[in-house]
Amino acid sequence: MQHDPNDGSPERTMAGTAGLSRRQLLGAAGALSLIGGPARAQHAMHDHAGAAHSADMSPTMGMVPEAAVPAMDQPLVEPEVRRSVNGVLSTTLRCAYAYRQIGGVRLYVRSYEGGSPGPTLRMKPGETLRIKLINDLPPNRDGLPADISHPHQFNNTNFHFHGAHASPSGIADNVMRSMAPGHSYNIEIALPADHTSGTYWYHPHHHGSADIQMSSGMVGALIVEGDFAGVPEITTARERLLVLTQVVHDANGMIENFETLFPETATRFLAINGQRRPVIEMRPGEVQRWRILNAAYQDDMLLDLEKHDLHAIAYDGIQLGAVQKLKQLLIAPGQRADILVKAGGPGTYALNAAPYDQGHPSPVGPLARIVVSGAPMEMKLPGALPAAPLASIKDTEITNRRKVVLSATAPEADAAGHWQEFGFFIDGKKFDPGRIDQRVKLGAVEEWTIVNTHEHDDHVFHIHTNPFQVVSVNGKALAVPEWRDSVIVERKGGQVVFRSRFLDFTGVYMLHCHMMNHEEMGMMQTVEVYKA
Ligand SMILES: [Cu+2]
Repeated sequence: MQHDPNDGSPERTMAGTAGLSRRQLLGAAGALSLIGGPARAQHAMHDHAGAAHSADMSPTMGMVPEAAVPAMDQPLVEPEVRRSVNGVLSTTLRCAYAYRQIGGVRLYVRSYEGGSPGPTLRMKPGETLRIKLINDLPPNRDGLPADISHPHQFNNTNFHFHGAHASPSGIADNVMRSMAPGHSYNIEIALPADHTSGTYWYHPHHHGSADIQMSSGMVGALIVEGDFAGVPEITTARERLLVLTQVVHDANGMIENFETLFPETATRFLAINGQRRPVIEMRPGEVQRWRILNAAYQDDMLLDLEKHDLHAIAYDGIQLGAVQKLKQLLIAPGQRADILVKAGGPGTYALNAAPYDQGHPSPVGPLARIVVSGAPMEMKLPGALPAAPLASIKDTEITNRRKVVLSATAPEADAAGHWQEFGFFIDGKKFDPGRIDQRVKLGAVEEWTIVNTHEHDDHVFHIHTNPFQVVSVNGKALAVPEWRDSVIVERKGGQVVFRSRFLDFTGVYMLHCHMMNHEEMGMMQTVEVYKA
């Protein structure tokens, strides 16, 4: 990995407020107040200001306690939104520990800007995302392990714009960067003018620490605006963002060991936007657009809304050419689904994660309650959608084919095994950042077959920089090929065939399993796109 503590602005910010202006401080406190209320914000400012305590005074005297946060059944709150101005979305993201209360549990975990999820970023195609990332996490206590797929140095971070068709090099969407604690770093990602519009997201991608950081809630939505411009049934619908996570923690409300994350029984509960079982209000007959992001660190969710259909209009930030009417929505870690919901009659309906077998049981439980009440609204679902934005890849375009095999080894007693007894591989090897696994010519159009030989688990194939069009699953051709950036590959020989155009950007980027425990333990490869 490149260690570039001095790229961008090298100023040290470990002293707490050194790198922050008063406005940024107020901004950070404001973000906290969304979750914790005014008293909480005051507390946060008090901490940041580092008020001096005299020797004869208890250090806690005069401090305002955190505001109590109800465990559940509160109206859904969305993360703070930060927008682009004059073509640039310029913002600061501070990585630091924060106290949070979720679902009746008090946590002390790594965060973006003190929240979970982090702020929602909104920009348009052709615009530039400019971030100053301040790594205010404490110094790492450990050195580099001999096997870099042994999770390590949990306070290093970096930044990935999941789903972006953008440069993977330099200070752009470069996940080979290493952002050590105690410094700040500049990130600049320019989206092409013809970038697809939809629901994307951001998260850390540093090998060794990404899993610990994402499971702590270091995730956020990144919305590229402008889709469905000619479809009033969609543009007039109230929009909601639903960031799904699995909340895990140890006995201290922290995540400091990989053991906290790895066992299949580790999942404690599900949350939306950092809230346990929130309430989503609708009027009878109202249509809402839900941008659903599965930012869970490990598991699929099979979503089910009592007595309602789900109408999918986009997957992974790419518009569908026709509405898909679903009884249930299966969404894997990393995937997004944009869904229209038309409320029925007055009443309370459960949004559930239903039982699903991904090799082990997916988490189940109530995610939210939909409360339908008030004066009816006569809103319609769209009859037709505009043509999908990316042209279907024809047989005659294919310039090359290749196969990628996902596999794993497990101890005798799989469910009870310690993580160090497992191995996760692609093409029989663990991740090596110094090795190039797939070399692809710029402009190539390829057909890839992804095979999962693992007996125990489904996996989630994800590749950076260029989306792909799934043409068949387990030997069965899809009636309508589907554009994606993440796809489930079923266990015991499951196969997904997709096609992809490797356009516009050279450089090195990643493909990996988006179940973060697997990626962290080595189920990742490098891809180099080169100019012939
Ligand atoms: Cu996996």
